[in-house]
Amino acid sequence: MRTTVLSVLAAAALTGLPALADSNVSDSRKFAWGENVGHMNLRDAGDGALGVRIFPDHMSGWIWGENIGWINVGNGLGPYTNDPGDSATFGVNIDPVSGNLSGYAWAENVGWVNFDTAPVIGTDGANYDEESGHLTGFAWGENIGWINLGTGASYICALVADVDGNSSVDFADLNELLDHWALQVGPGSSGDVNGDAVVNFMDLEILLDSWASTCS
Ligand SMILES: [Ca+2]
Ligand SMILES: [Ca+2]
Repeated sequence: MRTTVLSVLAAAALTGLPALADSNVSDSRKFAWGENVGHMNLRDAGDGALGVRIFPDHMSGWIWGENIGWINVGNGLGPYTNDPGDSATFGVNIDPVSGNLSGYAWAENVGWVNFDTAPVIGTDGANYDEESGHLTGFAWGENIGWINLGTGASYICALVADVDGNSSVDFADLNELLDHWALQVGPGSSGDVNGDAVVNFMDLEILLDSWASTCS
């Protein structure tokens, strides 16, 4: 039921936007929690076709907040500059070394959500560990307060090389990548693991590095 409603809303609200890649957020670990606004679903916007996709250094797609509607984490053309003078450049970035998140998401009903929290709250800051796929820590909504991505045994999970979004990196992902070898594709689609809109050795290397990994 939840998915059906999301699909209808996605079609109605997002018609005309460029196609994004399928979400790679795990179906069993996809919820963030806002103390003031309840659950937020990172995977299921548009049956997953508009959900969040995580790349080595940025994110794309839409979160659905059950009480606050759409939250856009970036258009896929990251990493994002988040230029204070240009509100069109927003988006959530990932430091490939530390895993710390930065940048802003835009929520249509509640304004900006800041992911650059590690400098303020240290190890509780928003962080993505590419090896495990775990997304944890807290983001800050200017009008809604803390958003918990996960703490301890609770976390959101997404594997960057999980091309088809089934929570494991295996032959299906490799086949999709090889089928589009050397082609230009939509950012994050068709085996573009690093989100630069072309399928090549950089994507293959990331995929092989995480071969047989699973979200658990
Ligand atoms: Ca997969
Ligand atoms: Ca690529």
